[in-house]
Amino acid sequence: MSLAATDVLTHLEASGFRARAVPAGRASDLASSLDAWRRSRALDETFDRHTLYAFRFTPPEDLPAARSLIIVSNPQPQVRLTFCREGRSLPVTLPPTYVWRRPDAEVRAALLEVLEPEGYSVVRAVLPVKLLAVHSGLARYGRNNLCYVPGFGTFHRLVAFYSDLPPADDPWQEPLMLERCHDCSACRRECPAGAIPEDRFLLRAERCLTYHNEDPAPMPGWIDPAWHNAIVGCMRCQLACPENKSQRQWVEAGPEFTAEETDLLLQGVGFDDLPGETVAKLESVDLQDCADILARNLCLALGQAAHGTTGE
Ligand code: B12
Repeated sequence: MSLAATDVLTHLEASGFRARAVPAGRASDLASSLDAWRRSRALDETFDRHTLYAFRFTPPEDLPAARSLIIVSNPQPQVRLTFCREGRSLPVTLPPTYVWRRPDAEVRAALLEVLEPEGYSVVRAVLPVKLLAVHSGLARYGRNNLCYVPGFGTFHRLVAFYSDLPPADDPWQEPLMLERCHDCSACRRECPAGAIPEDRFLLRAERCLTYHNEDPAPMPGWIDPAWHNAIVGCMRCQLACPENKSQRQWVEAGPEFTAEETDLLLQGVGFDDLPGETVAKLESVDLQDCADILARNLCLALGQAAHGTTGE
């Protein structure tokens, strides 16, 4: 076995990704960081319970001898979906990372291309990947709490894997914020929900529009319907960010839905009852699992599109 972790990172880079590897034991540092936030009661309890308790900080049973954690950044565009109502074409944005243009399976395949011939394997790690990316030196935090990778801005998806390949070294470092954020508050000013507070760096996740429009529960009354700008999630803090200047025009054309299809989706017709063609369009942008939020979110987003405030 002569493969070095640096060869793996170089291979990923040649495949269009960026990556770093740290010792597998660093997962416990991630756990300590979250625990510290819990102890200081900075995390909204419902958000924490529903979302962050899913993390697993020990190597998976199918790879107990894991030696490294490989964190990978995968560039992702915005996608423009087009709907049709009353004879008008209405563009609605699907933000980066929801559409898995190059799904996590592709990252895994790229890793296995070099690891498997040398007898190594990988298993997906369910960890706070931003924190891992920043500690590894792959990314920096922006004030909006998103991770910035040089050349990709925030337009990328993060995924982590455990491997039995030993890491070359331990590049672990304290989390860094982008220099630019020291005297910029563009994201904070753009967030109407107050999710990016003045008195602390940590996002108020329970205020984030995304937290609520990803959830099928009724939308809280304090959210103004005019804030919606995407089929799911939100683009405000990313589009307002000067650091994303070169990325924000990266929009790929996605499926176009006919007036009949738009009506069916707005009526909330179940996926089993939609025409095969419509389902295929939804699947092409990975929305097949969003049945419970699609009609509501589409209605909100089209309300904005009709007034010319969404899309490009
Ligand atoms: C839960 C979650 C959410 C929640 C909560 C977000 C949050 N910030 O916690 C909600 C639903 C709101 C959400 C929204 C979005 N999400 Co989200 N989400 C996640 C998830 C599952 C976990 C995030 C997490 O660990 N939160 C816990 C908090 C404690 O961690 P943290 O945000 O890293 O906080 C650290 C910093 O605040 C730091 N810190 C604190 N003080 C200071 C001070 C300084 C100076 C510094 C430098 C650091 C620092 O310490 C904290 C950790 O200890 C990850 C996937 C994953 N497995 O990790 C995706 C993930 C973070 N989301 C992602 C995306 C794309 C989004 C959205 C942009 C989607 C959209 N278009 O609407 C929005 C953006 C909202 C925002 N501005 O952050 C991507 C981010 C990619 C990137 N480029 O960074 C991820 C990584 C998914 C993925 N696989 O790519 N998300």
